[in-house]
Amino acid sequence: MVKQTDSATAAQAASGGTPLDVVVVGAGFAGLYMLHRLRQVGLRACAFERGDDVGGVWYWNRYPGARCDVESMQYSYSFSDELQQQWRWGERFAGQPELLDYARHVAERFDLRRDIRFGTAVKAAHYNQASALWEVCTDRGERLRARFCIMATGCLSASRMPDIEGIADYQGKHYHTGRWPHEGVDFSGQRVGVIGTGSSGIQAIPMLAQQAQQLLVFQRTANFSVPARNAPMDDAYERSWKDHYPALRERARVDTTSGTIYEKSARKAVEAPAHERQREFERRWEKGGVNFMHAFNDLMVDARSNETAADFVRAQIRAIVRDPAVAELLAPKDHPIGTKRICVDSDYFETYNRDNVRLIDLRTEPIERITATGLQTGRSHYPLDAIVFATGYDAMTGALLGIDIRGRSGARLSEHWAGGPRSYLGLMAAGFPNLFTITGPGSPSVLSNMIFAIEQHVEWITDCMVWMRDKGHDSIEAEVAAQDDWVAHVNQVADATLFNQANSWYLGANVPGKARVFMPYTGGVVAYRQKCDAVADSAYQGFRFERVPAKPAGAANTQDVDL
Ligand code: FAD
Ligand code: N01
Repeated sequence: MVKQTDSATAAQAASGGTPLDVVVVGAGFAGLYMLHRLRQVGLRACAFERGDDVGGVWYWNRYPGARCDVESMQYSYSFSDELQQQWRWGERFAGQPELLDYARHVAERFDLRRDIRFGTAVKAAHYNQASALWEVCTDRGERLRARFCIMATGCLSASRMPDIEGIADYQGKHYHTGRWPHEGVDFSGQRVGVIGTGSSGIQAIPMLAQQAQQLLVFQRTANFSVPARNAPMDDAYERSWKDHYPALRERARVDTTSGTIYEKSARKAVEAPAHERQREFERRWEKGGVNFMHAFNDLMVDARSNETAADFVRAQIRAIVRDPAVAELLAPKDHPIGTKRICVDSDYFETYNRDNVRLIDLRTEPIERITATGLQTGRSHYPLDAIVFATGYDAMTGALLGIDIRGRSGARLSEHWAGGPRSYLGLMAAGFPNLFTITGPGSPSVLSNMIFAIEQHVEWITDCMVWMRDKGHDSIEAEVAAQDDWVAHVNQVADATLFNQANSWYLGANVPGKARVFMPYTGGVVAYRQKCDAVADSAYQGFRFERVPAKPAGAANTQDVDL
């Protein structure tokens, strides 16, 4: 457990339970920056974090090969110029250890740990209408009250084990990529099975193949992946960013769709001559990274254009993988490229040329059950010493709905969102006053550079709370009509893209029974920021504010809440 002082919670106890201004849930990049900003504007806050340290995703995802796919020079905070100038990234795409070091550095540098309660999960958060306070309860039995509750719980933090019969009987070791053991795992000499070929599986498989005696990859759906071409950070490249950071960060804010600067194209793929298209795809493939998906400006809206990029990647796979049957299985054919998050890999397809790696196609031999000694498909039994579940997350809503959140009149968020998440700007849900969600569903969130999205939300939320303080408001709540309009807009812009054509976690399609609703906002970060700013400039149009009536001296300002 990391050493901490619980100054805010202790302060609350010492002051006879005076409510805090803010409770933050989560201490990943979102929770850390939120805490910092709150302090800067003089609001008293504390954070709860289930893990034993800061870092969020980079605390939990310690599987071999875990790294970011937005370049480190951009996947980093911009709020402190000193920080971005002084921190030195070791690689073009930082790996998990470096990203965790960075989060720890930020926590130290801004002295954030003293207000974070680690190893503590928030179980319930109930809104008390009379006092306009949130009453928060943790798995350690702590309770505290705060004016605002800010969910920095992460879009990809609720890891999912699939519902496969027999897991409990398995006598080997099993691991989930999102809950990887801190001490690491040595797979030397072992027969290892990996279930899942999303971003996590695609990053882990080449690394696991180097260790395991035999690696069996159980693939249900083939995925598109582009090479990262990761490399040690180039000094001149680093300098080119650091010399112009303020201007480049501003460019990311006003002139990109995702908050990441890629090489933009003004051309449509369908309009480019075939040989030019090919040359452009090749050039970007060689450079590496998600830049590939920006080769033309219509790849995500025109199926014919998309198919040209998909064809190119399939051809690369066929060229890399020596066994044509394996290559064919690895070549994705059931969704447009990019409609599931594009994967970024280091030698993923090359790994299938190794003698100790075998691909098992779950479409022809579905998993029947896990046995005491391995995995039984419709065709064979595969003895395994260890199973790695790279099976993903209950994304965007899982961590939020893992908390018993009750708003006005005791309404449960889980019921409010039974048909899919509904919120105004991805920031607040009607009926849940003073509850903010950082990178919540309905905001660009997972379709953008997440640190960029986090900074925008944190700053908007802080400004809003300061404005409320200045005006003497105790609560803010999204209006139902504004929420309905926003949800309709989010759906409308998503319908204009190809995104709905894939069974992705963006749509909740990976979780049986989850409502099929496209959750992130596809309209781009510029349009989104303009909308948020316009709302703030218009005295928060679409939100309503209340003031708690003053209580007679001596009367309690709370009512009992059943937590
Ligand atoms: P998280 O980092 O998920 O932190 C949330 C924290 O809240 C967690 O530590 C969790 O323990 C805590 N928490 C949740 N519920 C509770 C509770 N009830 N009580 C107490 N604590 C709770 N995004 C990009 O933009 N670029 C990338 O390259 C990129 N790479 C990624 C790689 C991986 C392997 C994964 C899984 C995600 C990646 N992402 C990437 C997305 C990633 O989610 C964000 O970049 C970012 O780290 C999110 O930060 P966060 O603070 O919002 O959430
Ligand atoms: O999870 P996923 P992930 N039987 O949901 C399979 C970010 N991230 O952890 O497609 C068999 O994408 C499932 O198969 P199918 C990034 O945003 C980024 O990989 O449902 N298979 C799929 O292959 C990413 O998108 C990086 O048929 C089962 C896989 O498991 C997000 O996190 C790295 C199954 C799950 O893929 C999630 O990625 C890592 C079953 N019962 C993560 N259940 C970067 O590179 C599931 N699967 C930055």
